[in-house]
Amino acid sequence: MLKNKFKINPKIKESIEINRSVVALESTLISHGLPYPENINVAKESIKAVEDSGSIAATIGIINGEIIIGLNYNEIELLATSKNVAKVSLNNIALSLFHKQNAATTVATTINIASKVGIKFFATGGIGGVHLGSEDNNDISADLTELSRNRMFVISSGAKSILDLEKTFEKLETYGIPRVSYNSDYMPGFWYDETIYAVDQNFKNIDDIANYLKLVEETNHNSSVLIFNKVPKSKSIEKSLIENWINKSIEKARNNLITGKDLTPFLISEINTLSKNKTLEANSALIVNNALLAGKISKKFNS
Ligand code: PSU
Ligand code: MN
Repeated sequence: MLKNKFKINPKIKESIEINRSVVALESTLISHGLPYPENINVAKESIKAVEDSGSIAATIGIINGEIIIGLNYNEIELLATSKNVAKVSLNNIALSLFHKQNAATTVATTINIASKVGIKFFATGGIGGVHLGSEDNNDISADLTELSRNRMFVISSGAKSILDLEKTFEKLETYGIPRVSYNSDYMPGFWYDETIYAVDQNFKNIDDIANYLKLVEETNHNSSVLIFNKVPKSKSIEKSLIENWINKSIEKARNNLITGKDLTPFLISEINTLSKNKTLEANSALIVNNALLAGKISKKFNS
């Protein structure tokens, strides 16, 4: 059903058909993750990074109730500037089409859509996961469930620092999602470069990652593979500083009764303010860096 609703850019469609490397990019980080005008710049730089590596970028989002695979710059600008862009996950995507909304796709939805059309690689900033206090609020991102049921090779800087990273890391293992990295022994902490959670494999070069992913395909592994890429060193922030900002912003969210899908964007934006945009700079840099790595791995994988 959903398939009929896909509008694929012809260049992307052809690339998928002839097995040229295509990298999917999401749109929630444009509409809800980053402020204007950084959001537009990051979206454009990510596309450029993918293209510089010799791959094709496919930014995914919803315009006027239609799922677009390969948003053009005008559409990206619309999602970056318009006030009423919905954040869609699997629970509300069809509703968003029903209401002919302009909407942004999360990691969960982007993976779901991209895998249906045969895209194999996806780059983002930080995945969603188990929120702090999940014992009480039960807030666990649908990103984890979608990672567990769609095979996609996902390049990220780990899960967002605002989450319970220990629980998130464990949940990934429960779901059978390989947690490998490029040049790091531990899962990165999104805005900071290293957590204490040891990855399943630290790959030192792109050839090895590409060869490993071919084996994943051959074994017909059903879930996604997470390939971690830490934030560029010059933008990495000290963990102790971040923890303080996180605690303050979580308390503010609690006082303002911010929950559900509004929570992650609220916390990110609060912490950008508290950090005097240090976290925003880190976030922007790591997203583009992940797009570049995804482009390179995907290129190698298809060569
Ligand atoms: N990466 C970023 N910034 C973001 C996101 C990822 O650098 O804002 C988005 C992704 O779309 C992810 C979402 O799916 O945050 C997680 O939202 P939630 O915690 O409500 O599932
Ligand atoms: Mn949630």
